[in-house]
Amino acid sequence: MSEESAEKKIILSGIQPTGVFTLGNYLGAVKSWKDLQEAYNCYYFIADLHSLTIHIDPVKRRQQTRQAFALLLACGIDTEKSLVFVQSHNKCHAEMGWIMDCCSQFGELSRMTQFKDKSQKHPDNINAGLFTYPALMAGDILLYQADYVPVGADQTQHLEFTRDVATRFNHTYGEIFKLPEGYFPKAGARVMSLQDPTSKMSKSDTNPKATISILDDEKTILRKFKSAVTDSDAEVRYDVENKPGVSNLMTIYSAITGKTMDEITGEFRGKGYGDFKQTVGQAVADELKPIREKFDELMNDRAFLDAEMKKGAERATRIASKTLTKAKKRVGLLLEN
Ligand code: ATP
Ligand code: LTN
Repeated sequence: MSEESAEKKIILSGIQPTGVFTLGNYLGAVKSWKDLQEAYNCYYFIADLHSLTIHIDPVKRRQQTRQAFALLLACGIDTEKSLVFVQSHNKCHAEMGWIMDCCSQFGELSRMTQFKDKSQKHPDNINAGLFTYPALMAGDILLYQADYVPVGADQTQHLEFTRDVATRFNHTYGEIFKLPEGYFPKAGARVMSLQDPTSKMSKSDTNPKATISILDDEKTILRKFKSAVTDSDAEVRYDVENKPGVSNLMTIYSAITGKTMDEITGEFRGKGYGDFKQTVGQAVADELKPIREKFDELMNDRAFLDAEMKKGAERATRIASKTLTKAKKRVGLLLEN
């Protein structure tokens, strides 16, 4: 792995190991992460510390973390080009997280919509970590002096928060943090549930018919698309308001084939939804097949995965500890010799 090319900007993003990635995670995030690898220095990590804010069986959490790491590689993130690591393997995150906690105000954390949503979803586990989640995330980003952070719309408030905390720190203790910007790839698609196309497809959805897991096989994918909710007028036309189901399938098809909405409408003019769903399902199955095969291969080579994780952890620690040391100095922590 080459060290940083100084002239390239830094991209950083993370994904929680809360389940197998969905087609939404893939088309909305990970697929474009792959495409960014040539033009940027890319750092991608599995946000296992963030996942502690949700109760998951410990054995399952470990499995899902390993799986998520393998999934990133299977989706085309190349460890020769990008830095890929598990968040908790780099201790700087926890340390910087605490410094960021102490720069965050109760009022601003109280306004975070993710905190409000997740507290409603899990009323029996409104833990302090869920509340300070954005501070840990700010630390993740600032440690690496990231220029751009590709995230979905649900995370833009956290990014704004990161910029606010960084500005406050720089103002109080002196300029050390670069202010990151959001990165919204042109091709990034927002994929909706196949059963309720007005809500987003999500890893944690309990209805398996609503989501496509990127490890689903062809038969399962075709079956799920066959039962996807559409409407009764049998016209393939992009109209999110009146035809959310069909528009969602068009978004998916467009994200995979690169075809425009007009081209897709033309392709299916005079044909029924049956043909349309079959074609979209087949395109998805063809796209995901090599990922599934690569994933199986990687999961069978534990030594390779462990070695890649170790390499990633070492390099991440090397980069992040430089910023962490600066921050510790600035806030007045006595550095050990
Ligand atoms: P959970 O169900 O655990 O909340 P999630 O499926 O919503 O998880 P995250 O781990 O929060 O996924 O998000 C990982 C990345 O995938 C983020 O950048 C997020 O914006 C993106 N993403 C998640 N769901 C979708 C979707 N349906 N369409 C497009 N992008 C998505
Ligand atoms: N909160 C993000 C995951 C995440 C992240 C980050 C993304 C944790 N730390 C730093 C970008 C940068 C999520 O739930 N998608």
